[in-house]
Parts: sequence; structure tokens; C-alpha cells
Amino acid sequence: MKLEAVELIRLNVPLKSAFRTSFSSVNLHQVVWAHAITDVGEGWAECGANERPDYSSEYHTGAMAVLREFILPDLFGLGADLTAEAVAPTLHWMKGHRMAKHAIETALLDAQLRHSGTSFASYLGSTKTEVPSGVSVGIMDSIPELLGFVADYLSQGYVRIKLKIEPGWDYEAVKAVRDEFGWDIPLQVDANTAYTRHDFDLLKRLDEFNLLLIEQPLNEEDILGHKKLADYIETPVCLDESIVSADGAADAIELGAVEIINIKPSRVGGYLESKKIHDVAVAHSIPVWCGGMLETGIGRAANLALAAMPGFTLPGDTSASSRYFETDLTTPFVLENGHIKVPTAPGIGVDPIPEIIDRFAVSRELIKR
Ligand code: NPQ
Ligand code: MG
Repeated sequence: MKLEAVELIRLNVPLKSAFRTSFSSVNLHQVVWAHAITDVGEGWAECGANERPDYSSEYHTGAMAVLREFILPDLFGLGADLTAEAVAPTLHWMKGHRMAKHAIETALLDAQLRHSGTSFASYLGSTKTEVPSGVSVGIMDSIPELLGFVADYLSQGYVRIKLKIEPGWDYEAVKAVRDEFGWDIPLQVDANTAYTRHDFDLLKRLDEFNLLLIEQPLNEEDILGHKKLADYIETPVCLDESIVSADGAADAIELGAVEIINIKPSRVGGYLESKKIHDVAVAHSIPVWCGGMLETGIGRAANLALAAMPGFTLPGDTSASSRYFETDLTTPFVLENGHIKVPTAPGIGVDPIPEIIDRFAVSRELIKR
């Protein structure tokens, strides 16, 4: 295919309730979409970067700049020899910027698969028609508020609860949820790097609660620290921010620093690298699950296809659209008996709704070849 132009669209989408983690609290989700216009059709993707470099080093205007200055000129330069599979090798010279790379690789893959009439799920070799859905529950101002939200999500049918934790909001919060809802609900925690090697004894106290996993307790660069923690506690250690490639995943597994992997396509540079991480994990009997970046339907559709791959054996943060948004920007993804259906239509399988884009779009930039 030949890339004619790319439209970068910035959208501000209100959240139904504030989402607080150890690194931010937001009630307006700012999103960047990449809209690829090629000679075989159009494709859509959602950049996973946040407004600020708080979850990772990438951020909106930075991702848009690296696309405009370096990534798109290189891909325009390929002329008619461009394929989604050619993106990573073409951009191999460029260090990092995985969320920016993911945005264009995925938009091109969407255009390519819409053209060939293939769904993301069949392209990835996914086997499930629906996937079990977990939910990520933010840090709250009080335990009763937390229990209220957890009760609501359980009544909606979510099959797994993930609690955001940080120093001062950890042991008591988890204990309250176990005391209130019992020991059968699958429960896990996510620290988003909020702890250090000095907190091992505190983190060990969480072994009391039969958690599925503890996600990214330490700094994303402290692989050895996660190895030491994994040897020190019973709760399985899951890595999110630390895993940005299949080679990195293989090393962390070999070092014993990771027992479960949260795969986010935007964090690792796209669905092709995500598939490689899936295959490395399966080869080492390491369970994986699909993480989320509060995606709108455009990002959520492709994630559901990934979450339907055989090695994704734990519920993901692939929640219903209603977890975050009053109105999604595509046909909404709905929770049915704790599961969400995997799109079957060609490409990502959903389309943005023009009038809703107009409501939330704050800027549109067309970058031509
Ligand atoms: C995680 N995702 O697993 C991330 C954290 C995250 C669903 O918990 C705006 C504000 C965007 C906060 C994206 C979930 C965010 C955000 C992701 C937090 O670590
Ligand atoms: Mg996480």
C-alpha cells in the first residue's frame, strides 16, 4: 500500500468518575487518534500515550512531534512498498517512542486488514469469540467509597477486580474488599511503580489476601528488585511498565523477575510485538493478560482481538465502554455475563462515529506525503 496522508486527532473525553492512580488523578481523558489514509483505504488507531509523561516517558505532543518529524517521512518514503509489517524494521533505527510507533503501525494494519477483509482477531490467530472482563478500580478518598464502586462493578458482572494501590492506600483497602466481598472474587493490585526495595515487608503483608498478582510494585527499571521481591513474597509478581519488548520479556522471565505479564500493545510498540511477547510467555508457561490505557472504542476493539489469543489466560482490563465513558466514540462495548464480544468485522471491526468525534475533538492535523 501507499500512505497518502495521516490525520492526527486530539480528543478530550470526559470520564464518568475521576480515575486516581499513584501517578495521577484525571476526570477528563485526553486521547490522540491516528487516521491513516492509504491507496487501499483508511485505518484508525489510538495512541496510548497520556497527556503528560506520567505513565511512561511518552506524551501527546511529543508523540505527535515524532510522528510528524521522523516516523511519517520514513513511511512516506517507502512509497507503494509499505505494509504494516514493514513499520517496525523501517523504524528500527529510532530509539523508543513505542506508543507513537504503535499508533501508526496499528492504523496501517487496520487499513491493510479492512482491504483484505480480515479481522484483527483472525490476523492474530485469536481463538475466542468473547473474553472475560476485569475492571481497574482507582484510589478513592475513603473505604466506603471504594466498597461502593466495587459492589457496583461486581453487580455489573465483572469477573475480576483490580485495585490501584500506593503507600497509605494498600493493606487496609485490600482487607476491606476481602472482608466485604469474600475470598472467592479474583482480586489483584496495581502499584504503578509506587514502592521501593524498602517496602518488601509491607508488600509481603498482602500475601494474606490470596491475590492473583501484584502489578508493577517497583520502578520500571528495577528488574533485579522485582526478582528479589518475587523470591520474598508469595503473591505472583506481574510486570506492566517494565516490559516494552519480547526480548525484554524473555530476559525478565529468565531472571525470575516476572511471573505474569500485562501486555499493552501501545507500551510495546504495537500488535506485532505484542504477539511476540505472547509467544515468548506461552513458551515459558507465563500467563499474560491484556492491559488497558482507558481506550475509547477504537483502541478497545483491537485490544479485545489480542485478549482472545490462546495465551491470554487471565481476565484483562478490557472493560466495557461504560466503565469510563457516558458515550463511547464508536459503537459501545458492552459487558454480557462478565464477558465482552470480540469484533469480527474486517480490521479493528469498529468505526468512529463522526458526529461524536466533532463533539470531543479539540484539534485535527492532516500530514500529507
Ligand atoms: C495500568 N491502566 O494498568 C494502567 C494505568 C493507567 C486501566 O489501570 C489516564 C489516567 C490514563 C490514568 C492510563 C489501568 C491512564 C491512567 C493507564 C492510568 O497501569
Ligand atoms: Mg498497570
